[in-house]
Amino acid sequence: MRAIVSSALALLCLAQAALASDYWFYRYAFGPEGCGCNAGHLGAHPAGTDDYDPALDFPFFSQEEGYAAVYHEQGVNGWTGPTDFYRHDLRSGVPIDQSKTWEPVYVWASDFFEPETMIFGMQPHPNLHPSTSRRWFLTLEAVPQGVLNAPAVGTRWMLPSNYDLFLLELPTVRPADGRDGYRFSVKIAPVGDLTGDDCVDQADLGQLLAAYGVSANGDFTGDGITDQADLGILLSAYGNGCE
Ligand SMILES: [Ca+2]
Ligand SMILES: [Ca+2]
Repeated sequence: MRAIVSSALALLCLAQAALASDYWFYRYAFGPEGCGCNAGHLGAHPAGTDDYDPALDFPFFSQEEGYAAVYHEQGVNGWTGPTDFYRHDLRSGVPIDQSKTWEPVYVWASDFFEPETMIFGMQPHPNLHPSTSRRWFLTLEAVPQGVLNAPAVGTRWMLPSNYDLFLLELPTVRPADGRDGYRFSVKIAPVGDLTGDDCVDQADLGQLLAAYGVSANGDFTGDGITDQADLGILLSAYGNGCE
């Protein structure tokens, strides 16, 4: 047990040291490639703030097949930048016992996009990827009016923490205003949280134990195996974020 805890503490120290220069992002984009050259970035940057950073936060380009973007309105939630749909939204680092949410993220197609279904893709950046000790979650917050066969509002997906591409197929919508598209939130969870509720408790422990020795679902160290090192990290974080 002592070995478990000390290795976990060493890893947590590494994670904290990394926080000082938190620089990572998740790529996201409209389209089957998900994350080609048109991908946007949601993440943290050493010079980033949670407000508008003119050198880091950029609106999307127009005239593409479709869009995935964070909407910010000047004067709302402390946003001092221009009102726009942002392709890149980089912020300050996220302490290991805290979460951060990007929302609203809208996804919609241009009026010249013809297929009946469209793809929303997400992927950790191959080089500047978030720590494998953190889980990312995508939640569907609203479905455009009149759309049938979409996933239920409130559906939450755990995003890959390795380099895998996450692709979500949706019935195509071509609204004149992107705010009438699909609305999502994207969140990075605290270390140890596997369920996405920001609290590290028995439910997370249960998920880790179910994965112990058999899958990467409880892997925090990034070696693809769920073992005692991962258990140590969860136990060290146990209770964080819980009321
Ligand atoms: Ca949890
Ligand atoms: Ca592991």
